Amino acid sequence: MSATRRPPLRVAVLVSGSGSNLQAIIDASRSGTLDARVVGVISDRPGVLALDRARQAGIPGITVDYRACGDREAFGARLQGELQRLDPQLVVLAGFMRILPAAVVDSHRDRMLNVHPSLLPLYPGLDTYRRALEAGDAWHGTTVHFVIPELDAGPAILQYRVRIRPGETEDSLRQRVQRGEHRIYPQAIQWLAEGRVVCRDGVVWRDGQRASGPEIIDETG
Ligand code: NHR
Ligand code: GAR
Repeated sequence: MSATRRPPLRVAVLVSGSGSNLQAIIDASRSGTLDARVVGVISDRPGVLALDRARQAGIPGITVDYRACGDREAFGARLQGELQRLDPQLVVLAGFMRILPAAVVDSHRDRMLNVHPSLLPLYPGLDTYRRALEAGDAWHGTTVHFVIPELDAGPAILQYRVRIRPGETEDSLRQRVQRGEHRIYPQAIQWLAEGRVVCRDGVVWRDGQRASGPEIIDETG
């Protein structure tokens, strides 16, 4: 008897910049380690590298120019329209730099992910590398979490940790943390695609168990 295969998870990716996480997701889908299909890439800024990556991969790239929209609510309404057309099962924020109106988040509740470059709940918001270095932290890292209207406060699925080294700079730290993102983001999406992870009432369930915190992966070497 042949195994039942579900169709690949339809994923929309929101970007603002270089799109290295988008690329990791595309590559994992292509190589078969991720049962997903990126059905569209939406940028709040025209002309970013992430849109070139989408085009290279034959994926529709859509710009909803934040500056041309005038305000956050008008931007949210246009974004919402584009998402409706793509009809994704999951919305993935990958280096997306605009705070989303609650209405957009709510209409994709429990079906929207972000990767944030800190060990949340430490350092929500911007400038996380500088803040971790200035605080003299021993560890930094990145978190994949479900998006809720409150910024960087949604329940976490997976974290990647790196030990801060003597002489560490923002650039060296970013490089190592981003390598980790490229591993854990496709991994977390695959868990959703397999139905191994779900979010219900603001709580993450992993393999049928209520998760007490994110799964943590440490950098090796
Ligand atoms: N929207 C909601 N409602 N909830 C979250 O958790 C969100 C979100 C939108 C984006 C990503 C987040 C990050 O990973 C994210 C999470 C942008 C800012 C920000 O201050 C902060 C956090 C994140 C993304 N943006 C400024 C703004 O006014 C603009 C900054 C800029 O353009 O450089 O939108 O860190
Ligand atoms: C990623 O490292 C992501 O964690 C961070 O921006 C980078 C985007 O890289 N996100 C934020 O800071 C959100 N505020 P990418 O465009 O190459 O994927």
